[in-house]
Amino acid sequence: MPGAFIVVEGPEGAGKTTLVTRLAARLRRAGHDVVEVREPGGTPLAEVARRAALDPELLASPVAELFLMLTARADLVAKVIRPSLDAGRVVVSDRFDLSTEAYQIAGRGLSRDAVLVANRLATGGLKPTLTLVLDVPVGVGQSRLRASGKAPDRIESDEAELHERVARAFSEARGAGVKHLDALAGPDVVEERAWEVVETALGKHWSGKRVQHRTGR
Ligand code: Z5A
Repeated sequence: MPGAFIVVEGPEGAGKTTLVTRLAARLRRAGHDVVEVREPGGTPLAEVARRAALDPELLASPVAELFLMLTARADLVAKVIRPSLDAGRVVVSDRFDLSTEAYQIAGRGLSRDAVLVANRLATGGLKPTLTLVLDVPVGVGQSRLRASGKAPDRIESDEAELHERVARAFSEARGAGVKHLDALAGPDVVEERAWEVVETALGKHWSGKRVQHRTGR
């Protein structure tokens, strides 16, 4: 039985990392074999690409930034995500390709067609089973990050307009497997709402796979 791929997306400080940790723990308690990853990162090469992309000293251009994100993604998909899904595991990822649409297309203004082609090359066409988008206004996410004491990276320190375009792209994202959650509530409430969506999505995913298996499709 192939596994399932759950992605948590949203602007900075939306609570993605918090929710990924909680969902992974809950999925494990429900008996799933879970792999947690974050993007960019998760393999030695992807972590090098992450440091290069987020280092304020290196000032990556928008195209260089795109290719660093996609280098990280290609390596993570090939070495961790695909093998885990093939082994029947549930992969929970902190960001994936919707972040590229939000930051590099909407935020940086790169060509949508070109970015989508390059992204498909990096992912080999892999699509998440479920993408949970945490909706929060930019100011709320940023003040959560300030309160947490985390030092802002190169992208987080970028102009306010970039973050407004990114947040709008996330809030307007639609498509197969994309579900929005109001993330203004506290972490316990967000977790409960997310869990309901995850249970429903996984139920549908695996019942669809069983039908495909029985009918040989
Ligand atoms: N990037 C890109 O440009 N293109 C791409 O394709 C990809 C990424 C994949 C990665 O940064 C950067 O890479 C990111 C986009 C770019 N740059 N920016 N901006 P990252 O992964 O290191 O950081 P981040 O994703 O931007 O933000 P974050 O620091 O990881 O935030 P978060 O995960 O959404 O939130 P959190 O760490 O779970 O929570 C932040 C604080 O809020 C913390 O103190 C929590 O306790 C608190 N919190 C969490 N949930 C709540 C709720 N529900 N209520 C109140 N407080 C909460």
